[in-house]
Amino acid sequence: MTDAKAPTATADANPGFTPRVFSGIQPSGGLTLGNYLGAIKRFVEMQGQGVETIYCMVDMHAITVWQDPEALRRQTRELAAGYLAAGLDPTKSILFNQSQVSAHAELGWIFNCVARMGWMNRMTQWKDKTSGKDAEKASLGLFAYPSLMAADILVYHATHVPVGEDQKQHVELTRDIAAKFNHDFKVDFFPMTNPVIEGAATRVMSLRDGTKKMSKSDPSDAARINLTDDADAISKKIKKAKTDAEPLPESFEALADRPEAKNLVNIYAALAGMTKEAVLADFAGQGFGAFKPKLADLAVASLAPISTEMSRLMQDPAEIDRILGQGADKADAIARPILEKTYDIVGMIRSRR
Ligand code: AQP
Repeated sequence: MTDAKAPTATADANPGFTPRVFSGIQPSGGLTLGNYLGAIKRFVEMQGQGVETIYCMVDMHAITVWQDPEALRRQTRELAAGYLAAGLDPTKSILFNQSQVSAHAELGWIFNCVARMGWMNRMTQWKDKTSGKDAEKASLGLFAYPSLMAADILVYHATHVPVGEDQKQHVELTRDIAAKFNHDFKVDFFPMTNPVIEGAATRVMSLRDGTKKMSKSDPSDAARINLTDDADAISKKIKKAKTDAEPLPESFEALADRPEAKNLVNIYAALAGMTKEAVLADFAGQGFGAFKPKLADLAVASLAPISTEMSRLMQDPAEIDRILGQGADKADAIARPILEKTYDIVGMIRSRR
């Protein structure tokens, strides 16, 4: 499968289905630069293009690993503040947290009965998150994570899902679940969803190890830039980022064996809205002593306004909850009829009279 382009109201790979965008982020910690460049920035770009956009805080996914209840509440509001501060507009996009719309969990159960254990076993994120540990001790929810993710997407008949590279396999599994459901019940009910993986930084790597994804749950804070970091912290982390002693080359291919250098060039390109080639044209022959301060300035200029706005929004948690509640009502109005039709297809009696 090739990745799809961002949808337009008229062009769509799913005849019979209206283009609709869905995506989500787990409130499992503070937002990172990876979440911003790989997901949120794309969410904002897809908003207001004549296609319905639905963005969620997937709190039920977050609890597949232990979350302190108070921290989960704070992180969910902080994630909502991050969405809003980065430019998501509740009058243009539907914003809510997953647990408020029970149709996700209900369809998730049906998909648990459609998906196969072998499919879940093959998921690289499952293997990564349980490698070196006892998989027997992982939660059942973590194993079934991709099935709930398929429900998140398909309960809206979403046709496009903007994600980072790491989530591509889960979107492919969503297609497998949709295809098996349609085949088993002899219907053409669920669309084939396309991952939209675009931009210069679809996989932002750790600042301490260029072969590892930047992640909000990385034990080292120095490995990531948090959207709540102040200018000083951002600059320090970039200046201390692991690199090598070579100057930057003229071509991106020459960075193939230099993962840390490649990562910083990718981040620069994504933040500046430039191609990687254009970045190298500006910096070829220069070392990191020259490049890092420029990157730090660019990162501070791009992220500081978001961080300041997040702090302001976090002063009024009731307003955040109000926005999420309104979004949940709108999401429910789309999801409920699709779920009821699914129950009907499966053969469940729903009448209470
Ligand atoms: N490093 C990254 N580069 C590009 N995109 C990224 N995403 C996450 N990290 C990067 C994208 O952000 C979206 C939300 O991800 P998530 O929070 O639901 O789960 P995740 O991919 O597991 O993110 P983290 O930060 O690594 O979380 P933890 O540490 O809790 O597991 C997705 O679109 C993802 O591709």
